[in-house]
Amino acid sequence: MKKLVTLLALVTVLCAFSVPAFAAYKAEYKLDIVPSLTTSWGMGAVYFTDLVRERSGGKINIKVYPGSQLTTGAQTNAFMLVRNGTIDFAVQSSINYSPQLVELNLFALPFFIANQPDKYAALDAIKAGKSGEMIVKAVEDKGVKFLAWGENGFRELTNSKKEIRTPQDLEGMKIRVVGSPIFLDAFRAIGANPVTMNWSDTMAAIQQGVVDGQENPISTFYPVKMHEYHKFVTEWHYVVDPTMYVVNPGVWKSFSAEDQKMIQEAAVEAGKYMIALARISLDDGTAHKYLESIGKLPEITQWHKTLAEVGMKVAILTPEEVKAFADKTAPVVKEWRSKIGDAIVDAAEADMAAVAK
Ligand code: X2X
Repeated sequence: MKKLVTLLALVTVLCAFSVPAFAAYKAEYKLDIVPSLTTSWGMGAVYFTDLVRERSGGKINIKVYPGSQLTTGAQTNAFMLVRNGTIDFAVQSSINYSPQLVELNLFALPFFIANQPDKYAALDAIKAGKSGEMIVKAVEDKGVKFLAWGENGFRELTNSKKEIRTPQDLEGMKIRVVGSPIFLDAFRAIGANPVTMNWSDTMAAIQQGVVDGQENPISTFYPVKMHEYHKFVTEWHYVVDPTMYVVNPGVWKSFSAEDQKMIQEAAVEAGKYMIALARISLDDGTAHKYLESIGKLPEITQWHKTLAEVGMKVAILTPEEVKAFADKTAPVVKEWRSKIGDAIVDAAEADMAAVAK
């Protein structure tokens, strides 16, 4: 009997040590996104999972769950669910993380980045600079591993009622915004009547006329056929929504060093693709050239032409018109500056100034 016990113990010990260190890979990893797979956000997420599957020889299989399925619609819970491991990976918006990470409201300061001579250069300078480093640190300090930046895009206004070019035009209009306090503050400061709502409920509210307007990047509102309900677009670029590729730290640690390197590189590459998709025809041509160079030009390469074709009327605001809105929201910027932290906002201003011509 004693011999048998010893033998069993030995077998147990041997088994424990013979398990390879990284055998605990899951059959499927879940990745959370808010919109549909047909948006630049969705395409950028799928490209990441394709690259990882291919480069791991099929060993690492990540599945994209669109439409906020993994947060059961509650998109602003995404950060907590990645942190606690309910969700393995996410490509998420800075807005949806901002309720847990006040620093991310930097990108939602009204007309802060858009007012720069080149808004894309300014955004890239933040991401590459000291302020970007501070933001990534805030994300990681709160318990989520950051992999790469992506982009939802600069956010424009659409509505069903009339052309909006001045704060007076927007007066009293019911506008759907994401459930993040700075958005309520900004729209109230302009004189509108904002209501918070998850994206998964938004199209129904728009169809039923519960709200008059909403704000999102073109590449996010076009695929859900916003033009069937909203004829008017106001291009004011008032805030930007960069997305982040992230992973739960426990899941991250379960990968071999070699796989970690591959996953990180895939996220950066997919992020570059997503950023270019979000910018195509809206920047100086850089995005188009990049997508062409990697042989991945999307179906729509001229947003203004496409919006006109589906009957949308786009009001491109002049700098003076933008200033009227920025003047209204200046107190919001002032108030949120201290909430976000002067150190980060100052650093962002310095990062942007360094590339301003
Ligand atoms: O809810 C939105 O407006 C969206 C899809 O842009 C985000 O998830 C921030």
